[in-house]
Amino acid sequence: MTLKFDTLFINANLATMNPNIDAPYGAIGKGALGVKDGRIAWIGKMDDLPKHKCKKKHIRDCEEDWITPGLVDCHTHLVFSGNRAKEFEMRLQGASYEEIARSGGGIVSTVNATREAPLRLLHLESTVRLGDMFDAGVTTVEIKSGYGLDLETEIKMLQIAKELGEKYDMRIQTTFLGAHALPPEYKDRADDYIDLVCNEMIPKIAELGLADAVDGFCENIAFSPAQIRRVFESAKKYGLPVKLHAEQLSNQGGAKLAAEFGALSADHLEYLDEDGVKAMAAAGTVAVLLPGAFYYLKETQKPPVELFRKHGVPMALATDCNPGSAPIVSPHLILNMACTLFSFTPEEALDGMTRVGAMALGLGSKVGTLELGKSADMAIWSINHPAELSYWVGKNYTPVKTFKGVVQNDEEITYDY
Ligand code: DI6
Ligand code: FE
Repeated sequence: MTLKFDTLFINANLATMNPNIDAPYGAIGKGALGVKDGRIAWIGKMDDLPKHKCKKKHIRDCEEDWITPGLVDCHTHLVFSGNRAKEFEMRLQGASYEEIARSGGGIVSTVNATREAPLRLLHLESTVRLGDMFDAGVTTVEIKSGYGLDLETEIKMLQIAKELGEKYDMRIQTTFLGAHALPPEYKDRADDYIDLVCNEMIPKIAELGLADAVDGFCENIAFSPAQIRRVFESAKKYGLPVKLHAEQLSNQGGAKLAAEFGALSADHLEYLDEDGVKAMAAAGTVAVLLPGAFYYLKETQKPPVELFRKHGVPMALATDCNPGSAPIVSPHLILNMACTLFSFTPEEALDGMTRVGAMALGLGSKVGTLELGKSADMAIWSINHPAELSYWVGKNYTPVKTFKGVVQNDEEITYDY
């Protein structure tokens, strides 16, 4: 049989991140990768490349460059207006993140800016951030709402997120985060606001097909486990998977609650205890760690990385790109921080921003590794070793090329060779 490829990459070092390949980074040296209809249609050693057809102009000699899966940033709040540099200054003068939030700043100040921003401005500010990520080799990004906190602005944020994906031809997953903070007009009426989230916002957003998941912020300065439970019950009713900002500033039992609802992920987790880790392991809930927020808030309590390893909880990494706790668009800085701050190995770090990041979005069977049948989302890097991707500090590696497979037929297919 002669295989037909639309594109063929040859002489590449492939960091497949496929855990079934028994080599660091699932690496295949002197490899080739064939793409057909947006999917990886063949992958292996150059020497084993079977008889094939591919137009000469679509054969790319990688000259021993490394190909990795396109990076996956599985937790961002990338659509927002303005910045919080003033609050940054206040924190350095001694105010805490919680104090600023309690005095009407924090998330709510970005809510005000985002509500007021003309559509074009909001679009432009967000486009620039996503462009930086694209330039750094990211092909899949999750974007949350949560700076609108009224139906109209939440919808606007989710729509912009989707439009941005089309602009850059990136894969965007949207998450509805209505339960992010209490909007000023609901002061002292948190339960009424949760009613609005559950009875009006989630149903409408589900009807419009604007969200792939529902998230919340379970914290003293945000919503209680009982309130988040109601949000999760509503999400479940409308068939939406859930995730949660949990145990970021204190232990509220949020991760356990998320696990109870079979959450895709629980995120932050600095204050998580072993019980919570076990609950996540049992539910298959991914731990999304956000070293950028840890760094930026000068947090000292580290997430229980050793316990995640011990109990087999997969660890993803993300930028958490947001104006308050992580004004960060660089995936490479996050890879480095995970290594230096959380003692990840460079291999675990890359795994967290590819394979496990995809799992945290429920996309584990589609992207995140270089494997037969998966979407051909990948980045080609002019590096000598994949550890280089997490080695530099403050340098955004730009891939030689980023490639996104556009799979038309989303059904699973089998390859009989
Ligand atoms: N935790 C965070 O770190 C972000 N959201 C959240 O729930 C911060 C959002 C912000 O400060 O604007
Ligand atoms: Fe976040």
